[in-house]
Amino acid sequence: MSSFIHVGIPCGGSENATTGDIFSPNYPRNYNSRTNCQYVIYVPPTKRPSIRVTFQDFALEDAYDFLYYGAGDQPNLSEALGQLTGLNTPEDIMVEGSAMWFWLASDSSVTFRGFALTWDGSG
Ligand SMILES: [Ca+2]
Repeated sequence: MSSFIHVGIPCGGSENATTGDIFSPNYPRNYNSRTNCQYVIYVPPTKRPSIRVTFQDFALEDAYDFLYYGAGDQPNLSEALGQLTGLNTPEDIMVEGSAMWFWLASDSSVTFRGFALTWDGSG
């Protein structure tokens, strides 16, 4: 297991839906320090499934707290497609396949609002 992993409040989970939202813990109040949340989303399989992720809000402590994401249903930091941090709302993400994961990890101090995102697998 990676050193990025922190012990934190229970959070995360999985959901199977064409579209949906994910909010960081406590949102729009700040997430906690030492948050460690894994989310897995599944969309109905199609001939060429893909998932588009749009961020409505994003505020993480730059370079210390991260939202990682990747394809498939096995969160694995070494296979992340990206790691998001800072105060700028990211561009939309497109992931091929019918499942993807997010992993929110914060360090031991300084927190912000976190994130609000919507996914859409209808494409
Ligand atoms: Ca922090």
